[in-house]
Amino acid sequence: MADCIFCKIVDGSIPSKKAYEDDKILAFYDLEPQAPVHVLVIPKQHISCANDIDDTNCDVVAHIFSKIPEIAKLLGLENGYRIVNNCGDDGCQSVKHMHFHLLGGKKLSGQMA
Ligand code: DGP
Repeated sequence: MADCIFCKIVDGSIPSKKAYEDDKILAFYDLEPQAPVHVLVIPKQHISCANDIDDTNCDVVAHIFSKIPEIAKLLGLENGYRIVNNCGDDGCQSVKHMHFHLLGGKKLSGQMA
């Protein structure tokens, strides 16, 4: 989608440090890490937010979650991690291309909101 930063990361016109890629999804390091390891896992197809998941695109969401254990292992997150999805204004979603934050590399805060 034009003017979507993450679509531009997918097509390579904005550079990123990749952690994992296949034909459907991309994982890349967050520009503003909030943990020692902070990677964003995104579908290559543009889905604006979790509210736009439906029967036509939920396969890619399942694919993301099927690959997260492999990505976490690649990142050395054997001791655990947190997956975060921010959706919409109240969720403080700043980039309107659905993404899952994969955070770890230390004992994370018990607070989630
Ligand atoms: P959220 O607030 O959930 O929409 O998180 C968006 C995240 O995206 C935020 O942690 C910073 C990250 N981010 C924004 N622009 C870029 C970029 O151009 N490259 C990378 N690697 N990360 C970005």
